[in-house]
Amino acid sequence: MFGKIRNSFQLVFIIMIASGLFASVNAQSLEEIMKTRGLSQTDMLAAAKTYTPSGKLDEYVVFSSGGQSGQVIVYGVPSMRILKYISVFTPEPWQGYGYGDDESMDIIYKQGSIRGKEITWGDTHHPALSETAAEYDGQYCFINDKANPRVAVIDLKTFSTTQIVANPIMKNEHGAAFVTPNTEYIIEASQIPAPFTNDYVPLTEFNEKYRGAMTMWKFSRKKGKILEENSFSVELPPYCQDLSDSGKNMSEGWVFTNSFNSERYIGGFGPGNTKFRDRLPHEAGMSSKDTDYLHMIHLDTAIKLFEQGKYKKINGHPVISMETMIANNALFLIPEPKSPHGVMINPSGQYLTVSGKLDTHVSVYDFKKMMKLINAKEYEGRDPYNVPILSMTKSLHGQVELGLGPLHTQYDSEKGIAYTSLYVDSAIARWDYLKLKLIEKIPIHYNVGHLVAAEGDTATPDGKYLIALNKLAIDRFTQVGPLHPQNHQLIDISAGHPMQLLYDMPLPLGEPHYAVMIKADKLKPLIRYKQKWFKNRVKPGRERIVREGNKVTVHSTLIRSHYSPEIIEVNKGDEVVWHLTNLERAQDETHGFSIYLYNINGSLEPGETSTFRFTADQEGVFPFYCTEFCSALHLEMMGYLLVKP
Ligand code: K7E
Ligand code: CUA
Repeated sequence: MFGKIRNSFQLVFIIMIASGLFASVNAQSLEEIMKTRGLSQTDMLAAAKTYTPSGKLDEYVVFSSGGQSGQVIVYGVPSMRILKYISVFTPEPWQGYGYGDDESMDIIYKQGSIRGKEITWGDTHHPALSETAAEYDGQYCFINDKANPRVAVIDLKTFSTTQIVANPIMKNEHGAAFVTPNTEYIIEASQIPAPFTNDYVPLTEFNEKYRGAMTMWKFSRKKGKILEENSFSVELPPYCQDLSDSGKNMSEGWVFTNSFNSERYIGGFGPGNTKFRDRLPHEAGMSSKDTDYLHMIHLDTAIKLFEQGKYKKINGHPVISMETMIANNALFLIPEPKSPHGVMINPSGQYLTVSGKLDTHVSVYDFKKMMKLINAKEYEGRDPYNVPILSMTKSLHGQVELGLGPLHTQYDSEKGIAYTSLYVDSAIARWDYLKLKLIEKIPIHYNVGHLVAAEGDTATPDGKYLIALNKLAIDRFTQVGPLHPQNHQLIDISAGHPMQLLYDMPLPLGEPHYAVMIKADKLKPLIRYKQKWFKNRVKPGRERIVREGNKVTVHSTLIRSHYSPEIIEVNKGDEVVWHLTNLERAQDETHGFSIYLYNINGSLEPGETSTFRFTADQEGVFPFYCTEFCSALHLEMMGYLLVKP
């Protein structure tokens, strides 16, 4: 019933009717509950806007980064019920991700490794959903790892990670993942500059040899994969490139990233480094100038240059030099206020909002004005790398004073309306970026980073809901020790009334940065895997144990509630290859597969096949069993691996 409610007046009306009906049945109950629990009318309204009765579904689905957990958190709106943690860069036993099966071991330990090192966590920041004509299409989700520059593909048919690509030249990143309006490219921008090569370069050579970059990962929708061989990077100055966005509509073909530390300050504070003794810490040295640079990169030209072979290979990866980009009018800088954070393109693609963390203003740039300057070759100057600089005043539509510590912006369904998070103020501002005026602010608890509005970075945002992704949850929840959960606060932004805070949701799984919110009915996940997708699938009746020399291959099936075969006998030292197919057709009939001592746990979802490989290197008795409570006889779903001396 509440799914169809369009405004709060209807809601108040419904509550009035509901409480009226209720009153006739049980005169004091509602009032009594309000009184004993200390709830106000506003609280009751908020409850009615979020409460989702058993069996009712959410209108929106949020994909949130999982911060240091290296995962993606999926939850519903308005209920704020957590639906799934998708494991991406980190092993996760429930989903059998990284616990022995060929497929996930390949993704996490092979595709995910860098320079021969296995990395089993990620600092996920910015999820992006695949788009068609700048609208979410519900097919794929992409997420970055800031700590060890990587980008992952999540297939939304199964809500599972299907690919990780490691960046060949970056040593740190931040401005990822974001997609072009038709998902031809997934883009990743570096943050902390470093040499592209893997060798030692002293910091005294920072200006000459350290670099920033933007990698354009080519995505094939048909294959559901990033094609590394068709991907390339563009060299950028050694500023700290920050959050990025892709142009849309009028600005399609361009990509933007802001930056900080255009000072190129290299730190050295603290003892231990005689060369840079008595220096300011990074935080002070990196924010001494009044402006940094918004970067404009013409992706379409970069693609042409790549296709023409106008690049150098570094670590086997094509990199287009700044020189080439500049010579082809494909790279420009525009000053932006002090240590900016967040650049977001509005739905029409004409306006870009940039927040200055250390400035109270949000700057609105006009893409048309920027293009006019570019077409007239009207430059204000050049940076030390000869990159043309456009005039800030001539590029600006205007600036609005919103409050302290503006960070990120999302857009509303109503023309000109945007929402910006104010980190220092701990508030969200609703403002008009066309008329350049602040409309209202709502306080949040506390220190909001990103915020997400329903389809808020597409060409047609929905309005309705906004979530503040808060960094601190002081006073909000029952104390659980010095480390607090994060707090996602749901806010009603539907037109016609002031913003209303509806719900606090604790997220105890890392510090989520960004999230994206999609209309739930755009998602079309599978109920079961198609058995024929798996080349190692085992058909019913074809279960067997095959020995070739010291290699033993087990072809096994699972169905409620037994494994076939149940007893597997091998000799010590045998190589075991174990294929398991879940034959279930019933929805949600997942079976697990764990063996004593082998650090193996599989999640065999209906129709799925997994393959496990190990050496039976110790003699003994190794029970295996199903880890998912699948039926009344679930405990009986077990077997023995017997290893003979
Ligand atoms: Cu502002 Cu990494 Cu997008 Cu955190 S970032 S908030
Ligand atoms: Cu299968 Cu429990």
